[in-house]
Amino acid sequence: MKLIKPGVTEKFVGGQVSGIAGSYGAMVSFPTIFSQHGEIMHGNPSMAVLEAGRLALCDAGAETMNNYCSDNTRTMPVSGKFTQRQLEIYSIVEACHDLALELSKPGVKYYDVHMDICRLMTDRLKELGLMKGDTEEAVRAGAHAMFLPHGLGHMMGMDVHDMESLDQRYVGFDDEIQPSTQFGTSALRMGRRLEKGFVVTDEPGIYFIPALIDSWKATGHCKEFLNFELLETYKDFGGIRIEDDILITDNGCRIIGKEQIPYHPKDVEDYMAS
Ligand SMILES: [Mn+2]
Repeated sequence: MKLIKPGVTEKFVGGQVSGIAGSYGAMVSFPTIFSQHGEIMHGNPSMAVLEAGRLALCDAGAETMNNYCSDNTRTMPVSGKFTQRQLEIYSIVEACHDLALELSKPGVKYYDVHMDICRLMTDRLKELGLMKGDTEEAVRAGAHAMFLPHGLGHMMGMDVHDMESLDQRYVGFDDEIQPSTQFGTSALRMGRRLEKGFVVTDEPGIYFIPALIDSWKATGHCKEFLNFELLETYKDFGGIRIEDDILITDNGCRIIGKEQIPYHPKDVEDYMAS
């Protein structure tokens, strides 16, 4: 947050972040994602220069000396101040992130937490006029995946997507709950019931992906739930994600770590200015 300012390159910030991980622990958990194109999943830092008015998304993690991983995402305004339009979208992601913290506890299916987040996101995007129609029907049709094409989170441990390469079915699913084939929900990664001691990510996001907007618009996919005319005006927006690592406790969950990385918009602005 303190490195971000107009005129520096994405590579500079991304490289510094990775260097910090190396200087205190066992390096990064995965190659650092730092980009003004937050809408590109796993966007590598480029030689592009940070520009005032845009957002920068940093998704990074460090490994401790005994190789346990962290995986956090924050999205920040390059200028140090969010615009009104950025705040409107940011506050939805923030509300989704916080709802997941409220709902996650032993016995609850992470699939259900994901779906509750999708409903909240849809309600709030309807208020902005970006979505329309019945919320339940929209989510059932997968219309929200225009904005959130991935799942709420994944399991973590000594690998950042712990054991996921084995096959997500053996890790985030079980006999009770199996992966969906619907676009968006198919990238859920973690659907099974939470148990005490599980560590999962809570990482909702809202992205404006020009190619996805064009593609769904051309085929009319979910047109009864999406305002394509308004979506056109968001093609330069980028994407926002807020990600924390949570530990499932006896009756709920908590964010891992002694200190929290600021994520409420005012806290982010204050920290960047400090
Ligand atoms: Mn991440």
